[in-house]
Parts: sequence; C-alpha cells; structure tokens
Amino acid sequence: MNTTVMQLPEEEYILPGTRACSGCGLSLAYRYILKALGDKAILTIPASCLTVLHGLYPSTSVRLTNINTAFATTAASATGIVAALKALGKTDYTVVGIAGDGGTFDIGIQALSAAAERNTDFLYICYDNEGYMNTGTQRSSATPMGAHTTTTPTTKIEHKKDMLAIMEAHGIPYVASASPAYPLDLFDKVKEARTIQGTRFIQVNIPCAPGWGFPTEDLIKLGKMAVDTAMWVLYEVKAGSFRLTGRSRSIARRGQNKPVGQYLKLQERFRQMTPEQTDHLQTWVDQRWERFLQRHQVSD
Ligand SMILES: Cc1ncc(C[n+]2csc(CCOP(=O)(O)OP(=O)(O)O)c2C)c(N)n1
Ligand code: SF4
Repeated sequence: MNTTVMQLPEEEYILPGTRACSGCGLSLAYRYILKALGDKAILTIPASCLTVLHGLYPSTSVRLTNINTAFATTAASATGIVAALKALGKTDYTVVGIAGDGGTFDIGIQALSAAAERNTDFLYICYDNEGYMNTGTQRSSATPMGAHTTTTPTTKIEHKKDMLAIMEAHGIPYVASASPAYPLDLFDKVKEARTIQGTRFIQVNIPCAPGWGFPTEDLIKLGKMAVDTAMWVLYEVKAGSFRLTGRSRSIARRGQNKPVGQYLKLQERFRQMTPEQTDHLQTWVDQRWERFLQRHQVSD
C-alpha cells in the first residue's frame, strides 16, 4: 500500500474540540489511525492522555465505541471483546487496544504478552510519548537514557526498552513502528494491520511538547528529527519478514543519519546531559542502526 494524501478518507472520527494539549502529537497520530480503522472498530483504552482526549462521560470527542479499561488490562479487555464478538457471530469488527508507553511497556505488558502468546485476533497500538505524561511526566521504561523526568531529576540512566523486539519475539504476524510526522506511512501500517489475523502490534512515536520541552509548532520537526537521527526507526515485520519503511528506508539506501545531538538540543528534557552521555547514546543508536541495516539488506 502506498496511499497518497488525495486518497486519504475524508471521514473524521475526532470531533472538533478535545481535551488534549494544543499541538499534541497523539491527537495527530490518532486522527490518521482512526481514518485507517474506519467505523467498524471497537476500542479499549486504559487511563492515559488518550482517555483525557476522549473526554468525560457523557460527552466525548471520538465517534467510535470505546471502553475505558483499568490500567493493566488493555489486552485482557480486548481479548474479552474478541470473545464476545465471536459469541455474537459478528466478524466485521476490528478490536483495537490503544495504550501509552506506561500502559504498555510497564503495567500492561503481562496482559499484552499473554494475548500475543495466544495470538488473539486484535490490533494493539502503543502510542509512545516516552513517559507517564498524563500524571506529570514520570519516567517509564520507554524513556530514553539522558532524559529528565520528575522521577529522574538527574536524568535517566537506563536505555529505552526495546518493546518492538519483545513483541516480535512472540512470533506474532505483524509488528511495526510509525510516526505522526510521516502520516501516510502510519496510515498504511494501520490499514495493513487491519487485514491480518492474529495479534498485530504497532508502536507510534509521539512527540509531546509539555513532557519533552519544545514549542508546540515544532511537533513535526521533532518527529522528523527523531527519524533522521535514528532515535526512532520506521520499519515493519510482516510474517517474520523485516523491512525498513519510508524515511528510514531512504536513509538506508542513500543517506546518513544526523548526529543525535541535533535531536537532543531541541528538547528541554535533555538539557542536563553531559557530552559523555551524548556519546554513549550515539554509540547505542549507531549499533542499533547497524543491526537494522543488516536485517534490511538480508531481506531487501
Ligand atoms: C493502577 C493505576 N495506577 C496508576 C494510575 C494513575 N495513572 C493514570 S494515567 C497514568 C499515566 C499513564 O501513562 P502512559 O500509559 O504512558 O500514558 P500517557 O499518560 O503518557 O498518555 C497513571 C500513572 C491509574 N489510573 N491506575
Ligand atoms: S501531555 Fe503530551 S501526549 Fe498528553 S495530551 Fe499533552 S501533548 Fe498530548
């Protein structure tokens, strides 16, 4: 699939006026995710910025059926919805669990791993703003090394957990990374995932102005710089076959990643990083990129 802007559905599923911050990367990503899902989707969402975006009962800003579930239970809740639809003989719905990185990498991982191990027929989307943003920017295991958060006041020491690799290791049929800075790539991946049976996992990078410390108008610049520096790599693994996609694919073919320092300097959260920490992060990124390149060449 290579959808063009002109081919995007005109239907909007987010109504004007939400409770998300202005310039929220999640709002933008969600708009394209819902366009790709269409109206035959049932969502289940735990406590997060996304429940805030959806609004307070009895009003909502989203035109799809949604269950607000407990923090640890997104994938368990999705499993229940899948079973209920099966019992009712309804086969035309896509069941979608959507959670933040805290609700995925940390507190929701047990239910998610269990559902993936059973190859439950649902799509799980992790929107990864690299912290517990809804409750005031605490660190999660998705927070990158060197970032200041309210629970890492002298910066985080550990590197970001590789959740995509963990999900791939479950042997599920579809795993992909995406970014709202590349909305057509994101749209195509969600559309592709819809057509596949079994557990599908997509992780979307979400630049978050208040949590990361950048001016709201720089949202797309941040998303693009994350990919240009390989802090975020666009790829998919379909039925075990790996390929870089979009901008990451172009860089692999005829380009070079920008130094991570260019990405770090755009954000307040990295202000305390020492030159040694930056070098350390660059080495980590370079080694990871090299592994991606090797997989890409083997599969290309
Ligand atoms: C069991 C439980 N613990 C803590 C909370 C409080 N809480 C609500 S949202 C949230 C942060 C969610 O972080 P994440 O999943 O990364 O989503 P984001 O807020 O970044 O969108 C927390 C800690 C809760 N609702 N339930
Ligand atoms: S804190 Fe970040 S992710 Fe959450 S609504 Fe605000 S901009 Fe969006």
